Amino acid sequence: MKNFNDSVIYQIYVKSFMDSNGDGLGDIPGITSRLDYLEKLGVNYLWLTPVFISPMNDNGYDVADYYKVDPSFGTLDDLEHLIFEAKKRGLGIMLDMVFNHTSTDHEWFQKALKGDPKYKDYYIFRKGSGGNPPTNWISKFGGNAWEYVPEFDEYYLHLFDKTQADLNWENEDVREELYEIVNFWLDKGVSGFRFDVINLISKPDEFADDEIGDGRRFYTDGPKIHQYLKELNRETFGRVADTITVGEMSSTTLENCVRYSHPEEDELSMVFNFHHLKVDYDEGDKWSLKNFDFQELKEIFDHWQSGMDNLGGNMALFFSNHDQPRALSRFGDDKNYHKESAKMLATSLHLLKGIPYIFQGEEFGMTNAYFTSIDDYRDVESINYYNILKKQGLPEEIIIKILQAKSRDNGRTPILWNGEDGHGFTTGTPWIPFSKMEGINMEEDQKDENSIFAYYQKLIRLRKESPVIQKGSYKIIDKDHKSLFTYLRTLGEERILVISNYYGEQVNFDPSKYDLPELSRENYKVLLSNYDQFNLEKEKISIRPYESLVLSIEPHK
Ligand code: TEU
Repeated sequence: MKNFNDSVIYQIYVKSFMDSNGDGLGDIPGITSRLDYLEKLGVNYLWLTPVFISPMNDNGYDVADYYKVDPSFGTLDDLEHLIFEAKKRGLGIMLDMVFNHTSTDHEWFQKALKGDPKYKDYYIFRKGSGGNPPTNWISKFGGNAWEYVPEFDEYYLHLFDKTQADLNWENEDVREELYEIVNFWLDKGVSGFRFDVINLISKPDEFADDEIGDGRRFYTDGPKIHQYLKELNRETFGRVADTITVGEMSSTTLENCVRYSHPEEDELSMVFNFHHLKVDYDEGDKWSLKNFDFQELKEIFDHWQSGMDNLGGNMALFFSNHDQPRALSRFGDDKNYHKESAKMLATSLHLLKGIPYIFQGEEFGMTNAYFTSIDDYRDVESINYYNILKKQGLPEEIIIKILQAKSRDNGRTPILWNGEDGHGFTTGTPWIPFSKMEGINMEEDQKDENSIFAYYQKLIRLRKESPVIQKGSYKIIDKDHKSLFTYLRTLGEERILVISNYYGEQVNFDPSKYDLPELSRENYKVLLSNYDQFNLEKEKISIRPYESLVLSIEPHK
């Protein structure tokens, strides 16, 4: 299996990328109209969030027909045209496959509800006990994970919203249906797939209450998960050389991720995991306010980088996606060091070992939404938790603060292409308000020759040219430093040192403190920096607020 380490992937949240027909919703022709921009950025693949027919309770992650494009996004012709036009520019299209669950509007579920036994067995129906649901598991979007169906006096499992019913992967017919879908899209010429929460598909034999947690330990990386992924690979994309795949792995482990992504396991090309994006959860609770724990962030990166490196797994590198607040607002300083911290975060992430992802708008410094009213929010999870926190008696202003920091809508506001009305995104009313942060947009960024966009271009180019970035081993330097995340990448005699300041105060990096005798003025050169000028002293290096410095260490002559 190819490892894709020379590639960079760009995520498009279709609904918010570009609206071509003035209905306020991003669409497929909108993406096609921006392909030149994406080609200029230099990325290789475009991952599109789900574009299939859906009632959109979870913005397309509730699929009602996997074979058809939702009319709000365009037509199958539009998608085929996009695939064709993208290919012309050297860009591959990756589709998002949501196979843990379907929408309850899906024909299969509708037939199940009518009592058709074939289709009832496509889902997970169980009896309750003593008026309670079958288990006490909690849905990822809040509340119990089982929904009662009075006609059957049974409940069906939904790990997400109650309109997202979990599929029964034990049933061979279900698996075959899903493989057929993947093959259908492969035949349309797509280059790859992202598989939504794919490590949750294998449920336990027995459904039991979880006395110590929310149930996830029973179905995460479940008993038959590797068997199912191997089968999926064999029956579908394994047939087509160089298909790129990424699995979204919820609450997973290193051991499992190595197996999911090791080239010899024939499962997937790479994996997403989320441990590094929980460092601002207070005791595991997302719906709380806490500054991010920098030491923990480094420890998690180190654990995964070293582990995947040593054991041959392949990691997707990302700080942002459509389920996360914007990294720039979360780990950087989007007000005082907007450009510096945007570039620093990009450097610190892209030069790690793995395959980097850019989430739309990240390449010119889009920030959180900063909505001040619940009326601006659209996300089902945010609205559910607003109500849950309200019930718990939290004051409105605190809840809004929590949403401002944590809501998935932070990453979902429409792309700000320019500073005009509609921001070049739409001529109509956008489905969700624009970010309230003033003055940031793509055109504005590009006026500056030191734009964030130009910096991303450099990072992407650097990866393509540099075997050490693609394949080099990883080692952390000075793990306990209060504000720097520094790591060394090595491939044979080639070495690069990546130093990044995650805070707004200048600090010193003293190479003589570490086992880096080669790091002297004579034999290193600056490969990249997010500041214009630098003044490298022999003994110590000053690292300014949110500065990233990438040094190439030349071998001793
Ligand atoms: O996300 C899975 C997931 O676990 C996160 O969305 C998580 O629930 C969230 O961060 C909780 O805070 C995937 C998709 O990316 C997401 O958009 C969908 O809503 C979800 O699956 C269900 O399909």
